[in-house]
Amino acid sequence: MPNTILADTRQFPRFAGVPTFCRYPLLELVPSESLPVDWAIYGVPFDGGVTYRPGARFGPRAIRDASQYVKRYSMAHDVDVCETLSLADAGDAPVLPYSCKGTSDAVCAFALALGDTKHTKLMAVGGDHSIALANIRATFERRGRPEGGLALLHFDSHLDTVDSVWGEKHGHASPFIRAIEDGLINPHRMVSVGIKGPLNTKSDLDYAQKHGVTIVTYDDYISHEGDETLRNFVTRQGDHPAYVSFDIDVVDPAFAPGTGTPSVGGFTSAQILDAIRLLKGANVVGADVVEVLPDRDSAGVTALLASHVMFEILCLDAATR
Ligand SMILES: [Mn+2]
Repeated sequence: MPNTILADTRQFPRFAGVPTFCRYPLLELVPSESLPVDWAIYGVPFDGGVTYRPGARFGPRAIRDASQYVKRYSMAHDVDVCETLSLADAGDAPVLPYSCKGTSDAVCAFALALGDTKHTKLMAVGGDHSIALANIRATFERRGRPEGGLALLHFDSHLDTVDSVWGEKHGHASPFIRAIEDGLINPHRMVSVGIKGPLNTKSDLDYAQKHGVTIVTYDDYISHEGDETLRNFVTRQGDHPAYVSFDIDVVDPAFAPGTGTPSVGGFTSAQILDAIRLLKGANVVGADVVEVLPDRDSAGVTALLASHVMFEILCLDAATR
């Protein structure tokens, strides 16, 4: 079965062929009439930045496999993403398994060159959360360095604003502190959704709180109209370019067990898909989906959910065209 076109599943079954993300064509095989692609989706098989259980380097492969069953028409948005957007799998970024910083630089250089540098948006599929920094940096550069930095719509159990771990400034607990320091993200335009405890110390909240990050804990979300807070936050951003960073551990490990730093409780699968849909209207210009650890997964449910999270993020763009 060719990956040169988005193969018709009534002709070529979903269980056949080389598994690209959601069966989108490989970037180098996209026909000229579908260029430039709107999104280049690429894997980052790297987990050198984890603080607990490794294995997310196998995430892109598992998600490609699970994503064969991602269909194209969204009932929630009444949109066919494949009719509206030109989408491609750009393969995997180069990684240096022993070096977080080296990998970040290599991934950024790879991402900067993908597709049409002015038009094509970037979605990175991890890998651990340290890889977000590279895709945020590449997105920031390709969008012409938006004034004040990108908005960030962040789903996670953890704030990921830790200054350093074991003497290292680059790791999966630190992508957003580095992105804020470098002016890539504007903390006043950053919302972290789904934060839950317990934390290491109360001071884990300090950096985000002192820098103006909006925190919507999972408890806020379900008991204090956090959905309204999120909707209003998105409305306030207007057309400002926004990046979506999605850590699968925001979901209750009962629904997404395949992850390296599981945090008990949190969103169900259904709740998280709804929460992403609330972002409709945001000017989404880049995204990542991270922290899927297939070796801890059960029946592939985590990878399957992650692949549908990718779809829902693409829908946000498709639904506003
Ligand atoms: Mn994270």
